[in-house]
Amino acid sequence: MKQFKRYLVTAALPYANGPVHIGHLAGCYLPADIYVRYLRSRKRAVQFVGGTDEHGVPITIKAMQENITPRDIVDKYYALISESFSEMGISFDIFSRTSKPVHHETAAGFFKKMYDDGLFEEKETEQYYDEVKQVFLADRYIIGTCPNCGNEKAYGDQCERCGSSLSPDELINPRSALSDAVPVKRKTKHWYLPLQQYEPWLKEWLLEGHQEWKNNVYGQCKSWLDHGLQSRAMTRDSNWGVKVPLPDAEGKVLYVWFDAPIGYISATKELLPDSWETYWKQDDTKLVHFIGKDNIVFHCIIFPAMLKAHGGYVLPENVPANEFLNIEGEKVSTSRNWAVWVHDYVKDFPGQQDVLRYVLCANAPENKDNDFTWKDFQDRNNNELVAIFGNFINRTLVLMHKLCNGKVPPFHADIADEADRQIGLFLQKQKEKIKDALEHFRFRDALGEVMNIAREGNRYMQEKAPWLLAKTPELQTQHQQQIDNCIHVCLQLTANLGILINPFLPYTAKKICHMLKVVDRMLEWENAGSMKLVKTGYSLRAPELLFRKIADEEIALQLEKLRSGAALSAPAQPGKTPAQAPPANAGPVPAAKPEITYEDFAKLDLRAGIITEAAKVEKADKLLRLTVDLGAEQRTVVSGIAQHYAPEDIIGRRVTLVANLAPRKMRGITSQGMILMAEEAGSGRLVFVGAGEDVPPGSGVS
Ligand code: B3M
Ligand code: ZN
Repeated sequence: MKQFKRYLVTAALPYANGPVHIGHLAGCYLPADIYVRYLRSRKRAVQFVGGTDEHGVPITIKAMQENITPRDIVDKYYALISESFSEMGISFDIFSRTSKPVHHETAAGFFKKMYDDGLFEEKETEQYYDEVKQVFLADRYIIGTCPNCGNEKAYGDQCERCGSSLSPDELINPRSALSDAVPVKRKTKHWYLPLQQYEPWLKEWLLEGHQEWKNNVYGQCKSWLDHGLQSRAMTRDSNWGVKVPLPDAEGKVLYVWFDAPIGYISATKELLPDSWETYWKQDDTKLVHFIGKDNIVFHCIIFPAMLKAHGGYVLPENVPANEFLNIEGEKVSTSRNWAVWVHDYVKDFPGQQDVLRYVLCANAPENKDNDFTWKDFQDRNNNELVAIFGNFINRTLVLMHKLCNGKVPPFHADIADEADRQIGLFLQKQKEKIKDALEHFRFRDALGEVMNIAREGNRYMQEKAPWLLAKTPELQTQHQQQIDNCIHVCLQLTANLGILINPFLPYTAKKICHMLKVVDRMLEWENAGSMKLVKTGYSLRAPELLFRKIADEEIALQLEKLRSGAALSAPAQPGKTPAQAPPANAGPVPAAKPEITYEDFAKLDLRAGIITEAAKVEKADKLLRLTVDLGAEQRTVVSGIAQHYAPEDIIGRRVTLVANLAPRKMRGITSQGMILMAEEAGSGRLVFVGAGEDVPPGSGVS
């Protein structure tokens, strides 16, 4: 195992063209912050850098829509975004901006070195030009009729109605979004990075060298590399951005995805003018990029290729990208205003940042898209934070004040029992588990294990029932010693909970320190696991509630806000330029089927299963014969997936089986059910629809 001396943690630079929503938080800012807070508590050298991405088409489009300058747009949203993050306790060491001079110099210098080393291809191509506005039209500035579905407002890169990805040349009747003029083709020169040249190196570095990366990240990179890379333009025709530092490059700027990741370097420079190079250029730095899944290719393929090409920089050690967080069952859409905005949340739930942090981490889309619902938010607050975590700490402190005169009672080792001893051991085991999960970016698991300590604390206290012991004055001395031991143990657990919850819920950890009258230094990681954190005889403050119940009305209000906001919002607007999509993605989505009733749906007996055997069916090139383990029984299923999966690759796959489908004979084999598969729009690739990792075979799915 490589030993690292310092950590450089980055979180994606959000475009300064709109506020941030809770999907952004869940996707990368919260996990990055948890990781960084954990590292700091271990006294590791760590810098957490971020900032806003202030260039590119997303900014210029927004400026055009609001009829103000790009500068006005980025100033407005930089202020809003950075405030949202600081309100939520996202503890950047620096939150910079790519419009700053230090970034322009750094990005231009980076490009110039690559240019001088002869690493770019210069190419002249024809692109659409608006003669009225006298500008070249980026993909999103061209509107026309979609060749696939006839939508007359398709963009030059994508049709938002049918989802297919397009190039400007495919549009029928193209028009300029700026002037509505019919665009003409004009020659323009750009500098391309021949990514294909870096393919062998990328395969070795990433596919062979980083098999420990998360499956969702590794899989996406592999798919890009398997499809082959192409030269990609690293410059654009625009007046907004980092100017191309060459003499004959008037009106040309760096492509936003060239300059944005260099923003991490510039921000570090700004933060540490004298020592930034230690972080970026010494190979005992662990560089970790936290991002959402739509940014994977840029951080795992293009930016590393740039770093490698330029030379002298460390490469990312890991890129733990998350999937997306949906809201109430639907994809977040900023244009439809289907989102929960962070600045709204902090206004509506003042002082309750930790509740949102808790819910977003407990339900983080770490391996697949997940859903945020306000009901789940309420349930997790009321049933977990209030009823388990808060309740344990509150009971401990209330009982200490009531039964132990407001002072930390002594621990009488001579009467300690097995339960008292076990709990210390349990705590140490939990600390190890939490550490391991955090080191491997499994933040949900880590948080779950912290909660298990609070659960165990409640169980322990319930078993000891000090309030009952206090009711028998005749046995007072003996019982008081047992009460002392119980409260002593629970207070030590409380202090430990403060340390271990700190990376996740920093505001709560601070409150715990306040109640225990200890300084924040107690929160250092090395203190966790000790049962000697609060000193006997020490008098503590009166307890304050850590969490309050959230009422049904508050939730109803939020749902109302979400629905009416979405209804009021403007029609779809161009957002950001999507990544050059890998071939196996984006295409017409199937038409909706007629509505059914719940009763129709409830007739289906869906079960979680595991494929235990698979073989080709003779003389049927589309069919596989599978054995599916449903726990109590094994089913034989004939499935038409032979052209998508080799039998040996799917043993052990988790699947969802329609278990009450009438048996059907195919090629002489009776098929006892059907496996659910998703057909990827566009490519037609079939993907298993599993029932999740944790359910035993036979579990019902509904
Ligand atoms: N601004 C895309 C996005 O906000 C882009 C990220 C840049 S990270 C260097 O999703
Ligand atoms: Zn279309």
